[in-house]
Amino acid sequence: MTELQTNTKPILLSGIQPSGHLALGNYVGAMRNWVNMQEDYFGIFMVVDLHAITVRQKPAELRQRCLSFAAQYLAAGIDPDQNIIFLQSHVPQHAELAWILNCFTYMGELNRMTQFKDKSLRYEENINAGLYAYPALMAADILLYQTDLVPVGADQKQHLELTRDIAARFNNTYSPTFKVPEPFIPEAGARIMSLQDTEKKMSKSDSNENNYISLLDPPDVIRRKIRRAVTDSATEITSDSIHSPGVGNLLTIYSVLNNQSIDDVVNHFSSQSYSDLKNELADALVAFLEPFQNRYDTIMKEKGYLTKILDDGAKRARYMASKTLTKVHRKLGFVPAGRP
Ligand code: ATP
Ligand code: LTN
Repeated sequence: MTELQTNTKPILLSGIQPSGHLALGNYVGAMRNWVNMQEDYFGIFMVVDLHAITVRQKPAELRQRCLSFAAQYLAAGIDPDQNIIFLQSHVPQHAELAWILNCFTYMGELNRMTQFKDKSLRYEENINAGLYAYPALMAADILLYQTDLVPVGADQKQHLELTRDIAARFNNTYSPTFKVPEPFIPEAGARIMSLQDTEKKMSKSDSNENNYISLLDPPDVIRRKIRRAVTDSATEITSDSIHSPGVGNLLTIYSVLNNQSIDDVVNHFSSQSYSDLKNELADALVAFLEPFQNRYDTIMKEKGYLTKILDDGAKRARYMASKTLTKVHRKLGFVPAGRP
């Protein structure tokens, strides 16, 4: 693809915060669909570092994690020749549009956001204005690129709805400016649950590492975490198992990894013990993650390759984003700036 070529495919966009360790929930709920849909869309995939600082991060770790996450996007199968991958802070238009969209977002709307409520409980010593205004930045991420589709897990549905409301509000106040994006939330695996606490979702920055499988966990760790995963007091799998939070979660992960319907998976394991399910699931995870980790190691050894992909991605993103931002300035009545 030539450097700043505009594309004709519809636009698919998504991002993940560089916090914690990229986890199985992130892959199943989001990244898997990025990879599967890249044929039909022009993909824009970000590591959203501006979002990550709503929670205090250690600078050296953040720097390493941004590169590591981008390498994991590539290792998962995102083709950098057909899509763009970049770090959000390399494209200043995100923060600029976020400010503007803050002025089109009501406090009543932000007060209803469940991620804000959850994170306020988790980080009660640092409930900062960025954490509160976060959805306007996410709306900016999406609206800057005239995005058609946003593949995310179920927990992001509320933010997507707010993004659509903000876009419609701006368009109605001025004239059509932003494309109103559609969410894409998968039917299976949109909410993978924590392995130990089956009431809450698997989360990559959980303080208990036994709650999630990191995509970079070695095989023995994967096997141990799956073996210890919470089930229930029954012992074998029946058609009801899918309704049991812990067992249902393991069956769902197995079905997604093996591309099988949940009914087929329940049939396959029917009358087998929980430990049979856990063993087969652990085997499937190791078989999936080993080649992924090998690709990751190769990419991380070639820092120049990764940096070039991120630099090219950011350059193309800045070009696309500046077109939308210029239009927004004009609609608002800002005086055009002279050329530098
Ligand atoms: P953190 O714990 O660091 O806040 P997280 O694991 O919740 O992170 P995000 O960066 O907020 O992950 O989300 C990245 C993507 O992964 C989003 O599309 C989100 O919907 C999806 N996702 C996160 N957790 C899950 C899950 N348990 N099941 C399915 N999808 C998930
Ligand atoms: N808010 C999301 C991360 C995110 C995102 C985005 C997802 C930031 N910007 C744009 C999709 C599109 C989260 O916390 N998972």
